[in-house]
Amino acid sequence: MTASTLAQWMLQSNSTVILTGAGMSTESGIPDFRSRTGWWKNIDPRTVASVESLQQNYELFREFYQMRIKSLADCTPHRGHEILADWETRGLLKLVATQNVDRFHQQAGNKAVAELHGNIVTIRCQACGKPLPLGHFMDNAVCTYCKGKLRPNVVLFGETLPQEAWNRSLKEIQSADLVIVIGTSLEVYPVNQLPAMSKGKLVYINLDVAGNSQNFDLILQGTAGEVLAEVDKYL
Ligand code: BV8
Repeated sequence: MTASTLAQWMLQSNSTVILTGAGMSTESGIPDFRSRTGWWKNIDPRTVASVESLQQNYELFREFYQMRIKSLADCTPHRGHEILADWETRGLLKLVATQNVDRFHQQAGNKAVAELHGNIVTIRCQACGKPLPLGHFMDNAVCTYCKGKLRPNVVLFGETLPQEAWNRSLKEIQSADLVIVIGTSLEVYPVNQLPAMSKGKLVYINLDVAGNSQNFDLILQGTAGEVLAEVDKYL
């Protein structure tokens, strides 16, 4: 079974949901987290991406996210993102549920996007919750309303996921005929519980397929950009 099989399933499906992870953005130049060149290979996530790090190690926390935000500025969505946007325009997919915080799906043109882990390009005060401009965070400012600590609207380890994004993704995946999981190790809870909630066909597009423990109906090993372009040929 190959890319043409997936294309056939997509054409027969009344409701297709895409679930993406960091592997969807590595071809844009953004490191993922757990592969050989990932962020967590050199940094312990608990020291920079958790509620504790925000509370107890704010300078390191802020430096990590300022660096991530800066590196994002030089990157753009790639062909794979554009194909997913085209598929939405053509009515071939219902929702992109993403763990990614780079907003590349929206930049590429997808309208129906659920950000399960928030984003790193909008900022709020940790104390009073008020939104503040990105520049304040990049300039090491404190909250103009309460002098509290500023932080990106990303879901840190130990924080709950945004209710609306979670509920929408769960609902759409539960009623989907086809769920296509792209570029994620499925190691992070609770997003890694979503694929098994689907009653429809389950497809995995990933560079590393050794580690997965979900029962996929079809596995296409390779990079997101290449595999999506291959599938797109049959649509
Ligand atoms: C919560 C910060 C509950 C944001 C992230 C012990 C056991 C089980 C669970 C836990 C545990 N201890 C704690 C937990 C819960 C914890 C968790 O799951 N920890 C795991 C790591 C053990 N989860 C949480 O804390 C979540 N919250 O559970 O709250 C709760 C309830 C009540 C009250 C309070 C709390 C919150 C989840 C945290 C989300 N934030 N990081 C940031 O800076 O980004 S998670 C982090 O991993 C990223 O955000 C990312 O979104 C996420 C998932 O990673 P992936 O996207 O899968 O990336 P990864 O590198 O892992 O994989 C990429 C894959 O792509 C690889 O397989 C690679 O081969 C492939 N690839 C690479 N390039 C390509 C490619 N494939 C195709 N093409 C390519 N070109």
